[in-house]
Amino acid sequence: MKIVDLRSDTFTLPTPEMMQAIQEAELGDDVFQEDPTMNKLEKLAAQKIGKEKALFVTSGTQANVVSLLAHTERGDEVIMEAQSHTYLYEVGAMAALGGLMAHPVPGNKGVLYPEDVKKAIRGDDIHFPRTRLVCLENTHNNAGGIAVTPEQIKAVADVVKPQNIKIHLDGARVFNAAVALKTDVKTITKEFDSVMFCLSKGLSAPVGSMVCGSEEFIKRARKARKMLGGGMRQAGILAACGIVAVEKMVDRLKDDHTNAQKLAKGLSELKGISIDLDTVQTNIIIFDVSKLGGSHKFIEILEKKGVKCLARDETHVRMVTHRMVSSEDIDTALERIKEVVK
Ligand code: TLP
Repeated sequence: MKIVDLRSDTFTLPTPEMMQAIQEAELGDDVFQEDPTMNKLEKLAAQKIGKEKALFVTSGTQANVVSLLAHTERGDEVIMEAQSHTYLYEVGAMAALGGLMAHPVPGNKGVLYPEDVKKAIRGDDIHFPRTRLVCLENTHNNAGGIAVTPEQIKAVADVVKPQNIKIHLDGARVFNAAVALKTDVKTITKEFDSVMFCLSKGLSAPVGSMVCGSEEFIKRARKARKMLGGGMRQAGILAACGIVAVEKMVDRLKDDHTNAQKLAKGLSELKGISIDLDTVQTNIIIFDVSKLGGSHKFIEILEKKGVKCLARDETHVRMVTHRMVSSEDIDTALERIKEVVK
């Protein structure tokens, strides 16, 4: 039985071209910034995102924590959407490692209202911490892969920037957002002081994320990465895959989005499943199975039938489409889901 694995786009394996690139990569010691392949990837990422410099880090979590450390001082406050990955799923790194206080603000389907951000910014009062940074997420994972538009971003940036507060993007899947919005990724990243994106999700590289920003910011981020033990040596073997990811794997993300649409439509026709089709804009699908006995039971039975997925919470299931799942696999998955629903 072929397993259809919809747990995450992190399950994508490197492509044959990436394996070939590893073999041919020119290498050096990247802590000394002497790995030519890494230098090439960092230059390429900075260009794509539209920032001065970029830095390769081990993971999306490390990308966010390094960015937060580079922007802040201990005791600062960071405003972030209440369902964001950085707030919920990064092991409290910002507090544990940065001495930072999170100020979660609920958004509407992952999108922050500028008025709410304005209210959350601390004034000049001896009792208050300093608001130093606002973080956005695009696509928004927990909101079902919503692509936040450049207009929505600008509305928030317009209240943040005049206050001398920095703005960071968790763009783990920012290329999915660009593909869905049919725009150059730079129109999405323009307003941000720093942007991170993942090479190891839909873009299929085996390891790594990129942090992008000004030369000054990247210098601080590089130091923070070293402090966290993330200084790597012949990291060009990873960068070689990253170059293929950035140059060759972006355009095909539209196939993942098409498959997500097909899967979401199929799910919406099943009794007992409730899904907001408006939120299915990229490769993430979140749906409610409370009428079918909750997410854990649903996932357990479905896995026995050869479809893997994850629970978002007690009542919601998350499925993610990616390169290793074909359109035929979606048909197979839907057949198996139908049996479970029955
Ligand atoms: N997300 C993973 C899991 O951690 C849930 C996934 O399967 O979606 N920002 C966003 C928006 C993310 O979705 C993730 C990973 C990260 C940051 C962290 O990246 P990694 O897993 O590389 O540390």
